[in-house]
Amino acid sequence: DDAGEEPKLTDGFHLVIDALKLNDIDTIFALPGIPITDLTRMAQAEGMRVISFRHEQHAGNAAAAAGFLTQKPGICLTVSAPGFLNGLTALANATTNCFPMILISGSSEREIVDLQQGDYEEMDQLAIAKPLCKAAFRVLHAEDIGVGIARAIRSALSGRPGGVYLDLPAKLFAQTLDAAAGKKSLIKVVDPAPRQIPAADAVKRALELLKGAKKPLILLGKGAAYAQADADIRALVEKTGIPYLPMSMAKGLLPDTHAQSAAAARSYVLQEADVVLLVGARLNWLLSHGKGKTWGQEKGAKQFIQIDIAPTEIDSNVAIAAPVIGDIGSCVAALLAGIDGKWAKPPAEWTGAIAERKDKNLSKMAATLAARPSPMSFQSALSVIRDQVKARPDAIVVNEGANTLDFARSIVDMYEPRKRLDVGTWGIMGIGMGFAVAAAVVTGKPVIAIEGDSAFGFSGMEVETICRYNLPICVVVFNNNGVYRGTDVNPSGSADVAPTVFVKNARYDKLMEAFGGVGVHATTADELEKALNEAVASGRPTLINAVIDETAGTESGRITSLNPSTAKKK
Ligand code: FYN
Ligand code: ADP
Repeated sequence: DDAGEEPKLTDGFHLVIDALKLNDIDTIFALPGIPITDLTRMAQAEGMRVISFRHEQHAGNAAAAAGFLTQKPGICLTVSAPGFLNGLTALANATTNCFPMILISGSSEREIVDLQQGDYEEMDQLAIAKPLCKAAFRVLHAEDIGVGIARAIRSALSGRPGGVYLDLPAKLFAQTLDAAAGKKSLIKVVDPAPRQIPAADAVKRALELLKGAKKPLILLGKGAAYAQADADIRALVEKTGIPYLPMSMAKGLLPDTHAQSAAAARSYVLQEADVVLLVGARLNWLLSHGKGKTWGQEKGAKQFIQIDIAPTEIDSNVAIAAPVIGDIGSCVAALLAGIDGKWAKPPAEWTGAIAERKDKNLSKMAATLAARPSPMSFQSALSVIRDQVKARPDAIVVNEGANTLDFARSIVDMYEPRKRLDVGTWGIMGIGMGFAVAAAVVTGKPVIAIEGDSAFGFSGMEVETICRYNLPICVVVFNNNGVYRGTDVNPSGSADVAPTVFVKNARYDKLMEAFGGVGVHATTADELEKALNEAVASGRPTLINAVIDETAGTESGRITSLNPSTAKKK
C-alpha cells in the first residue's frame, strides 16, 4: 500500500455550510433539534452567525426580514415535521410579501416516509411546502448540495423575490465525499438577481401618460424599498414634482416630512388623482383593489402606470394603461432619462389643493399629539416614539397590532429607507420579535418594536432570545388589556372573560426582567420618554409596558369594515 495519507473527506454538514458561505451568506436563524443540531454547531464553529430562537416561526420571520433588508436570502433552519410546519408560516408570509428567504428543514428518511411506515416526525415536507412558496427542492446526495443551494438562492432572489424551501433528509448530512471533489461541486451564484431592463416603448408610453396628467400621483410600495434604488426614486419624485404616497413599508424612502409627501392627504389624492404611477406596490386589498369609493370611481376612470418585475401582476385588479416591466432600479432610471429640464411640474391647482388638505390634517394631528391624558392614549404614547425616531432616524421601527399599527403608521414619521418593518401584505400578527431580532442582527442599529399587547403575545417568548444575544431592541407594549381594547364583557353570565380581554394590568416588563433585560412600567408619557431614551442610548434589551387607556381602540383599527356583520335582523 503506497498511499501516504488518507484522502481528505468532507461531509453533508460541511458542504451545506461551505455552499452558504461561498455565496456570502453569513447568518442562520435556527432552532436546533434532530437532525440539524450538529449543523448549527458546525456552522458556528465555521464562523457563521447562528441565531437560535425559541419557536421556528420567529426564526423564519427573522430570515424574511433579513432578506428584505439585505437583498440576500435570509436562512431559516428547522427540524422536521412540526418544526418545518412552524417555519412554513413564515415562508408563506415571506412569499406573500415578496421577501427572499430560504427555509432549510431536516427531514426523515425518504424510504420510510414514502412508504408511510411511520418514521420519527414523518412528513412529506417537500410536497407540503410546494404550493406555499416560490420554489421547493430536495437534495438526496452530498455531491448535489452545491446545486441545491444555488437553485434555492436563484429562486429566492431572481424576478419577484420570495420564499424557497430546501429539504435536506437526515441521511444527507452524514454522507462523505472527497474534500476536493466536494469543493468543486459547490456553485458561487453569478448575478443572482439579474437586472431586467424595461422595453423602450413601454417607457415611452408611461412617460407620455405621465406628461399629460393634470393630477398625477406616485405611489411607492415595499417593492420600491426592497429594490435599493433610493437615490433614483427620490430623483424621480423631485424632478417631476409629483406628489407621492408611501405604503407603510415605503415610508422613509423619502423623509415623511418631505414637501411632496401626500401621506396626510391620503383619501383626497387617491380619489382625485387622474394618473397614478405605482412603483413596487400591488393593487391588492391595501389599495382597495384600485377601484371603488377609495379611488373616487364616480369621478371618472383613473389611468395607471405600473412598474413591477412580475408581468402577471399587471391587470390583476383593474386595467393598467402603461405597464413597465423590469426591475425597479432599471425602470426608474429609464423614466428618469426621459425627464429633462423642460418637464412641466404638476399644475399648482393640484399641489395646492393637496397642501391645503395636508396642512389641515397635520394641525389636527399636532393637537392630538400635544395632549397628555391619563392614562395614556395611543397618540400621547406614540408622540414620544415619534420624537425618539426623529432624534435617531437610523433606528429601525418594527410595528404590529391593530390600533397600535394604524396610529403608529401615521404618527411616527420615518426619515430613511427600509427603517420600517410591519405586518405587511397579510396584515399578520406575530412578526414582531422575529423582525426585531433580524433588524438588530443585520444592521446593528437600535430597534424600537411598537407592539400591541395582543400582537406581542404571538412572539413574546423571544425576549429571551433578545436578552441572550444582548440585542439593542426596545419593545414598547401598548397595553390596553386586550385585543383592540380591554373593556368587552361576557354577556352570558359565565365566569369566563370575554374572548378579546386579557389579564388586566398585566406587567409585560417583568418578562424582560426574567431574562436579565430592563423592564419598565410606564404609566405616563414622561416615564415612557425617559425609559425609551435610556433604552436607545444604552442599547440594552428593554421592554416598556406602556399602560394605555383600556377603553381606547376600535375594532380592527382602520379596517373595521373587514369584519363581517350579519344581515340577519336582530
Ligand atoms: C396620514 N394621515 C395623517 C398623517 N399621515 N394625518 C396627519 N399627519 C400625518 N402625518 C392621515 C391620512 O391622510 C388619513 O386620513 C389617515 O391619517 C390614515 O392614514 P393611513 O394610515 O395612511 O391610511 P389608511 O386609510 O389607514 O390606509 C389604508 C391601509 C392601511 C389599508 C393602507 O390601513 C393599512 O396599511 N392597513 C393595514 C392594516 C393591518 O394590516 N392591520 C392588521 C390587522 S388588524 P384621510 O386622508 O382623511 O383618510 C386585525 O384586526
Ligand atoms: P405594498 O404592500 O407596499 O403596496 P406590495 O408588496 O404589494 O407592496 O408590492 C411589491 C411589488 O414589488 C410586488 O408586486 C413585487 O413583484 C414588486 N417588486 C419587488 N421587488 C422588485 C424589484 N426589485 N423590481 C421590480 N419590482 C419589484
